[in-house]
Amino acid sequence: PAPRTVLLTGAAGGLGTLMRSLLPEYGYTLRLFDVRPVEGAPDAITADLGDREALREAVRGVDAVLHLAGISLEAPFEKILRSNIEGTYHLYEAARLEGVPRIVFASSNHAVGFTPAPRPGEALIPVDTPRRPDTFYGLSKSFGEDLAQLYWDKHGLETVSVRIGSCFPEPTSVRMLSVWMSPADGARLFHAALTADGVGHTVVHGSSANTRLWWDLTSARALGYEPRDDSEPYAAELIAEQGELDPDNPAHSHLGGHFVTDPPVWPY
Ligand code: NAI
Ligand code: 15L
Repeated sequence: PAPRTVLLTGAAGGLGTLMRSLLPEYGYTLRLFDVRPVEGAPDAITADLGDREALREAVRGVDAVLHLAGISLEAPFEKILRSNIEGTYHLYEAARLEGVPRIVFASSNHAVGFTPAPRPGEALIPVDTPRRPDTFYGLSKSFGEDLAQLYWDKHGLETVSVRIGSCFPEPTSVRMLSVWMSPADGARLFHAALTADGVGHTVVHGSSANTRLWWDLTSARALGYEPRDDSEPYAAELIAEQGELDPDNPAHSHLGGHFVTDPPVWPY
């Protein structure tokens, strides 16, 4: 049966806020979880991913979890360790102990950010491209994908790991033209990931059907995802403002964009 009650972690964040408004149209009842209060949602659970008891209670009785909570940009390793690595582990343990059958995990392009972006005419990046994290942040997403594989192989807990490109209302850079996922397509993809049969652990790329797409959407489409949007209408204005991508600039020529060249975030 299709999942009905879904725990949305990271509900106070940018993507969580978008999905709070879009996913109920698909018939879901959302239970909300975030370390920050969720505006306009007095029933939301305000707790940290480090709080095992709160997590056990939060996942009890849900049909699936959409796991968006975590640090969403590069940060000192200790912080990434607590929220993204340990926090995701605590979520998987809670789900296993409470018998939750499926998690949809917000992975990121930054798990493979050091992958060279295809030039026009070159093959799209396949979903089984080797992991090449571009930051501690990307490394934590790579860990999350491996954790998901372990919990499928060992415990039969299913996951769809969605390597999200850039999910914002509009693309704001020339790079984003290639990896943008409109919020409406994001909801379509999460819905497909929540409902498709027999996913085991499946990794998918999360983008709209962009004219300038860099990565292959085959495994996402196999879940039933049919993207309807394309960043191309934004292209002329962004390129006029920012110029074309420079293939000799590493911040332009890799999937992860400026994450590849940003200096590490110090200190702890
Ligand atoms: P965001 O930073 O706006 O939201 C993340 C939310 O997680 C925040 O509300 C924060 O309070 C919560 N959070 C952080 N640490 C927590 C903890 N220890 N316990 C409980 N809650 C905690 O990020 P955004 O853009 O909404 O992204 C959501 C997820 O999707 C993140 O995991 C991010 O890494 C991933 N992602 C997002 C992309 C995007 O384009 N928006 C691209 C790729 C991945
Ligand atoms: C991400 O993983 C971040 O969470 C998001 O804020 C954007 O930076 C996105 O990747 C991107 O690569 O554009």
